[in-house]
Amino acid sequence: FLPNRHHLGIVAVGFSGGQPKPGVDAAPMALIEAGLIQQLEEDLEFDVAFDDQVHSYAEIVPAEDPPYRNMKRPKFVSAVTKEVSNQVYNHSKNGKLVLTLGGDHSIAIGTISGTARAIRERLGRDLAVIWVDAHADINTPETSESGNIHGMPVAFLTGLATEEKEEMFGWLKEHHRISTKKLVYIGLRDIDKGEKKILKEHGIKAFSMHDIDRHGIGKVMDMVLGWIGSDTPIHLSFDVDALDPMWAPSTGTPVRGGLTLREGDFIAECVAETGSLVALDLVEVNPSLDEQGASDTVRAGCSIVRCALGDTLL
Ligand code: NNH
Ligand code: MN
Ligand code: MN
Ligand code: MN
Repeated sequence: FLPNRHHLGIVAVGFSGGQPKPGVDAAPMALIEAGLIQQLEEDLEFDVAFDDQVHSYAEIVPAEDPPYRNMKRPKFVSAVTKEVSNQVYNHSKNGKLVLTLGGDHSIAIGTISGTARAIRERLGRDLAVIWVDAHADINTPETSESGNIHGMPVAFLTGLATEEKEEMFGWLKEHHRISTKKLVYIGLRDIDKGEKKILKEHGIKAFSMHDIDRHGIGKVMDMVLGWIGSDTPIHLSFDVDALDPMWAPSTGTPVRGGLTLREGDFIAECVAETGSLVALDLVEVNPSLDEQGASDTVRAGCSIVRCALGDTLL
């Protein structure tokens, strides 16, 4: 089922509407200016398909977009993620590995739904998702304390949150969704009350920072990949705030006590080693926050992407 290992589709999503802080929309350009795409082409020898633009989706900003079911900017986030879903789907259905550069984590509603649909059509297989994050991003509109949709993508993707209205994520259908049984978290350390209840009730597999301290990242990755099972297509969604703010300070909601950069790279390398990676997201880099640390954060993001795409493997 492997995508052609040397064909990579890239989608650059300059979007910040899933949370309140501006600047996360500038991350794709910062990552590209740091040389990421060039490294993937020259050092990792990928044949890259990229439309050479950072999409801002300005043409689909709705005229009015009041809160709905407690969600902030629901129509805009819905419209953008629907568009991203189609962009990712188009790369993936052609057998390309897909890299999406965010943007805030709400864009995963688009990336994962696009991959899930393409992998179903192309291979008749269900997608597994590895979600690396300080946060679980599994609030429903009703459990969310912030109303920020970047804290809800997993609820929409698993069907824990649904909505009839087409322009409010009603476009998400069964073929876009993933199973809670094929979802694994790594790096959690700031989970809301309602999210804890959801994780428990649905028996969702999660490795918190506590688990990483107890077992070490090597053992944790064995357990993560063991849970998913070999020969299963994997979508890796990497929120840079999973890393400790020491390595990635420029992000909207930094949380102390996170992964070292080396642990983050190791997670990515282990996923690369499976040979089953079909899509990768790198999100929540915000170069305008902690400007002194912006270049470190961008470098860390580039490093995670290179490792996930097979760098440093012998
Ligand atoms: N759990 C909080 C919320 O739902 C914070 C989410 N923030 C993130 N998620 N950065 O990765 O608003
Ligand atoms: Mn996140
Ligand atoms: Mn996060
Ligand atoms: Mn919190």
